[in-house]
Amino acid sequence: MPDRYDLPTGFRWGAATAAYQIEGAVTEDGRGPSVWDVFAARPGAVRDGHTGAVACDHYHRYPEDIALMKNLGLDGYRFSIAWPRVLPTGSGPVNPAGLAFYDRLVDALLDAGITPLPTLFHWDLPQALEDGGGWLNRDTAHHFADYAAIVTDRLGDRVPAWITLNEPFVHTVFGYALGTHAPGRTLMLEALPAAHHQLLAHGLAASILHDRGLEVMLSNNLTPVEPATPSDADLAAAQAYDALHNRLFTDPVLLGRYPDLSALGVPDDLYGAIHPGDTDLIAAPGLDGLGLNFYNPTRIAAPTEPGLPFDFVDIPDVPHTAFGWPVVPDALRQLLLNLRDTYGKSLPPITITENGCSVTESTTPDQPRIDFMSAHLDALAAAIAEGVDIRGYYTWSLLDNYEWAEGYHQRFGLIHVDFATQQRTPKASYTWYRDLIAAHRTHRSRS
Ligand code: IFM
Repeated sequence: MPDRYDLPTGFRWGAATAAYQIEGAVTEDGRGPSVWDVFAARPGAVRDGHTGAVACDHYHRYPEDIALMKNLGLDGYRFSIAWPRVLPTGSGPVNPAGLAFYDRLVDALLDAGITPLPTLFHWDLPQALEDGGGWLNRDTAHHFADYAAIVTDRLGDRVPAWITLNEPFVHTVFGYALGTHAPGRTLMLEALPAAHHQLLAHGLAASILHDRGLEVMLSNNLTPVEPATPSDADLAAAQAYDALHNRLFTDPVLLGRYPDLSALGVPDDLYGAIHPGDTDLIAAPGLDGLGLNFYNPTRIAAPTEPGLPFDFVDIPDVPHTAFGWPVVPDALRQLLLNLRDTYGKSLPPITITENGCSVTESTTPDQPRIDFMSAHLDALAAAIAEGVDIRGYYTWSLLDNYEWAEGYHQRFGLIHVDFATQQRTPKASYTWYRDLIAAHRTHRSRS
């Protein structure tokens, strides 16, 4: 197994968060409502009725959080910008106080020697845009491009690299197909125009950012898909799922074309959403880096009942996280090699923009998270040794935070947050990560 300290020069160590999951202050300083404010208020939508109204109160406590990041030794911090803080109704007038918050945050990060890596959209669509159809409405893509221009006009002088979207697969499927996330629509496959409009938004924004000399990434949550058995039926089901989860969100950006979704019964024009020239708008700007969010592989079998052409099957005999997700670190190495083999020269450098696990609060001293990160970093180092260009690792997450439909029940943080007092307490994984980053730096400076 390659030595995990033997990583390329300039390899970035980071941690990641997202606005609605940590900021709180949802009605302060002119922020407009987002789909998550509205969805979380719906009885039964989120476990125990939890909302992000206060979350980690990062809006007020960001100096304390940045001090913790500095002590950790981070090179970079990935956060998201809340669109409804900047544009309370999604388009129309800018909220100066909202932009000023991100201005302060960026300056404080730079003062601490940490490079900001903002994501422009991490699921908190302004509710006013949702009222007009949300991502099912093509206009939302154009509103996103305008928003990207406004934000980068203000911050682009200090922030060199940007992520347009976080996990359009999860937002489309949970938010528009199944309704377990905001905005809570249950359109099944007819949700797919929302996928196309997000990718179009990415392409339009990427070209604006490139005109300003900024680097652009897209963060996809990808999963290696394995058939439950070698049977033809399971193999076909696994291929159909792979096209939906992975290729649908990566092929248009890297190859300029959509994958074949006919096994799912989806029309080539994604229910009329794809207009002539769209695939060029998505691919032409190019990507400076692919953001990869990795949590687990997926095992698929042929369906046992009518409906979708695949069934999910658990992966037994491996550890599972507190969320119940299987822990298979070598699947990360496999995924990275698959990406290299599938996309070849079209694959830009990869940054791991999320990787981590939820651990039950009472588990001390947080050993499952240390084991998880350590094993995934070994897998990453193995992929680098096999020739994959990987530039950084951002763990999910810096802080325990609002885990969407699970409310505050899943704890992904290196830092424990007591949500009643807002007391932050670094966990054993924080100390482990700090020591690992420091050891890597020492090794780097000696070689
Ligand atoms: O908390 C989420 C994050 O918002 C997106 N990626 C997966 C994480 C864990 O579920």
